[in-house]
Amino acid sequence: MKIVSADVIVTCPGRNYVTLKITTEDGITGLGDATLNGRELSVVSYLRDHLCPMLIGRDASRIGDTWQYLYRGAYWRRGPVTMTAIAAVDCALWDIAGKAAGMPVYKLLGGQAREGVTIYGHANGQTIDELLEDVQRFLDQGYRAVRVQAAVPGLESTYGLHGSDTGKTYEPADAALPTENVWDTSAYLDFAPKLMSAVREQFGFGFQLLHDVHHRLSPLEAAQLGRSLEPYRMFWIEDPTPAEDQDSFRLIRQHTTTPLAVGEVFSSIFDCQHLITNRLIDYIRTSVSHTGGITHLRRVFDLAALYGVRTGSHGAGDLSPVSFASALQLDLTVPNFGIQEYMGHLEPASEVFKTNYTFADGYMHPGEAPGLGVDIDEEAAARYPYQPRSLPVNRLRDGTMHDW
Ligand code: GCO
Ligand code: MG
Repeated sequence: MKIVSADVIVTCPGRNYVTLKITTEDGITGLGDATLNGRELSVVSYLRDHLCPMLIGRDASRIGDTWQYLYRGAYWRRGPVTMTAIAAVDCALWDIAGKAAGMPVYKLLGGQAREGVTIYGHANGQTIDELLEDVQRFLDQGYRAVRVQAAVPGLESTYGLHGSDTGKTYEPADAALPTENVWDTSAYLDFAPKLMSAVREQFGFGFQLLHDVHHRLSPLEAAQLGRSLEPYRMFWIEDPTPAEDQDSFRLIRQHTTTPLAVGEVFSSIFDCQHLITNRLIDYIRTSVSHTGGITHLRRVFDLAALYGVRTGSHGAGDLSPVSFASALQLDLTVPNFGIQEYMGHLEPASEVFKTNYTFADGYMHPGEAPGLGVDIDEEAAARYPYQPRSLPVNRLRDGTMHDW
């Protein structure tokens, strides 16, 4: 099963996606998501200029060895660009392995450990009333878990609400230069418990409630938030504080029983190790396409299982359907599965990516198609050329740069 070509497809059906397509001598093709939101072209170059030429002639079935070859062979370790590129190769090789065996990837990973993958959707609103309507929309569809974000009164923009980062709308105005937002921690800390209280008051406790803090608080502020949300029994608060200083999570832990989820900006098991082995978090949220692919994420999940940490993979709309399908294949098999984020994709993405995953009753299933179960229509992809885009940045009221 020699690899004869490795091509990179860049497309923007609503938002930018980078896809690696590997082809073997017997004509089997495999796909891997190589999208790194706002820094897409760096991974395109990493693949086209460095990894693709190395893949030609290699045996596509040597997935683990290829991973080590690319990881150790770079000499330079880890980092989001490297690990996203390696992830794309890894997922594409799993796709090929599944297609060669005539089986969905989850069967190669040991088979399904549950009937379906519990997912959570993103509800949001400019006001609490608008948010409540959106939560209702998810509950009506059968969702068992909903992430809620609403505009913080007094702030002009709030994370998770408008623009292409919500997955709901497409804003062609998003330019290469980042939008500048203003952040006010005390307005947020005042508002967050009111928001959760409104949600629980209206809908009760019969579904899981999640919230993303998006790295904006100090550890002590995160502890205050966690404590103030305890009456609303959150499934988790996500990224309450930036995770470079990992021991700071100990402080949050000492003050609150609200569960913590971290990891969407991590790129390797080494970024997760301290938080997991010290039991400083409850859910590890690394994504399959930014953390070295199925091969590496499986190791992260196994480490997490030893310490009672459950999985909660990142599934934002800036990860392509190929990434989402890869996550579902793995989610279905791991013993310590927690939940899977599902933000969905903007409408034009369905012209480009043909998926097999299904949703029923709050659960998703990757389907029975051999491999990952996603195809790409390259003609459709060519109709949506790359558009330079940036993630927003945040400043405090006095202009100081803050975490977005
Ligand atoms: C999430 C994430 C995303 C990120 C995005 C950055 O939990 O879904 O925080 O919304 O902001 O993936 O590219
Ligand atoms: Mg997040």
